[in-house]
Amino acid sequence: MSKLPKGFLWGGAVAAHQLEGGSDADGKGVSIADVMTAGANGVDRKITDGVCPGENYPNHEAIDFYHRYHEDVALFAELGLTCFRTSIAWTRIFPNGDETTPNEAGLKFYDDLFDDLLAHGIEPVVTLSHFEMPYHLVKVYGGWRDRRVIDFFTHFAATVFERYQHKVKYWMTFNEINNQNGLNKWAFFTNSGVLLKADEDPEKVLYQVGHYELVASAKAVQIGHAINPAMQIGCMIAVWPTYPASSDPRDVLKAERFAQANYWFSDVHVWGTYPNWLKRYQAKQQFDLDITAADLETLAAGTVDYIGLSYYASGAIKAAANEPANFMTRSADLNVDNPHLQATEWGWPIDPVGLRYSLNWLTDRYHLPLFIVENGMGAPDKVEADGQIHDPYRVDYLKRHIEQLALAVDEDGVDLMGYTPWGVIDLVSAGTGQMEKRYGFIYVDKDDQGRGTLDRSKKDSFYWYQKVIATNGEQL
Ligand code: P53
Repeated sequence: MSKLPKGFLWGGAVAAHQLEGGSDADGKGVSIADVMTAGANGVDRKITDGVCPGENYPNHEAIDFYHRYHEDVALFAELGLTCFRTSIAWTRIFPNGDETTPNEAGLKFYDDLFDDLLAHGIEPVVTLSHFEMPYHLVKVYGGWRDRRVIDFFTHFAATVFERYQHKVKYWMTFNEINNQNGLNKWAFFTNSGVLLKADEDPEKVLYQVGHYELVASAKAVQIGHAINPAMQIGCMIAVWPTYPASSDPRDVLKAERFAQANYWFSDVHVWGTYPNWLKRYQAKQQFDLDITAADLETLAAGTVDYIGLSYYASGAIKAAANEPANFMTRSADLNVDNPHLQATEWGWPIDPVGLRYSLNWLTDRYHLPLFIVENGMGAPDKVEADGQIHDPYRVDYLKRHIEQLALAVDEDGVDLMGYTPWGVIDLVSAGTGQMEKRYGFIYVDKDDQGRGTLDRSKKDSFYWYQKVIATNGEQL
């Protein structure tokens, strides 16, 4: 007997900009992902002012899924996927973001992709905004700083809901909307198209853009449900449980504040209202935010149907000697190595039990179905002389996480819709722009310098995951 329910969705997750390529094909506009150069392990990607000659932009070609999806979907079907999470590149539909009429060629591409998936019995799971807003909106409107972007986004959402309502049942609004809570430059850009100015208070910017995005999400939920009530529209948050470094109550409080600060986005998505601590904090700091009474009604009326989440790792935190009374906690404060855990080559601590912990915690807080829409470990792979790729580290990571999610469902009664490990096929890393930070079951012959045939081949993990799916998670 499987511990997981019948109909549990087994999939793989990607984002349009990380695999499609075809960055100017069929009328596509320039997205924020198109102006980010390749970095390396420990080396940040550069954000350039538009597309500049001589720079290496890994997302422009990516793995050329745009032209090869048919062959790739056949591999997904062989793997046995029952769902496939991708995003719609906003710039294929509205190249600049502020047009009224959509680009038909872009709409047609996703029609064909979704048809192909459905013909293989694979349910598409679609994110509306995954780090790829039109760059034009950054230049002209300052990204999500501008209230008018809410209307551009909801027009995009309405257009694709209308078009794909009979093909796509599961949607999510903003990918990892809470990433920007760390106030780092990279996340501000990828989440919100924001380039901070020297005289700006990053916290004020965070609360303003986050608010506009939450309003846009709530409107999208209402629009989607009005178009077709059968559509399930969720939010998507990065889950990174953070433990107190010790039993010192001050560390415990510090860790709790991290959770509050990290999950206020999902609080609003799910509850339709801001948590008290944050209302108080914002008022005391006198941020003077543009939050209207009509916005608050929108938030209350557009709550999500489920919670999509990514889970990669956990952190630990210690309070400083003198915390101020109104202390805040950000990801940069995750300052303690956890001696119980080992980290990946990219320094992400591997913590399978943290997944079971998080699924319980989110269930208790939100009482909604959960969907793990990203999980995995980036690692370099070696192709043997005979073409085989042995990746036991990947199998080990995923196996230990699936064991824990099965316990959460079977022992703890968590309502879990499905599991889509990140990067079912190798793709461009969001964080570093590398190809060699690989997540796939399917290898893509391309290196960090952009060299390679783009040929696909199956890793050992492909056959392992195939068996996992075939046995509904019984044979790990
Ligand atoms: P890469 C940071 C922390 C947690 C999740 O990340 C993150 C990031 C961004 O690096 O992003 C998600 O490619 C994101 C995907 C991304 C994936 O995790 O940096 O939703 O787009 O590719 C893995 O190794």
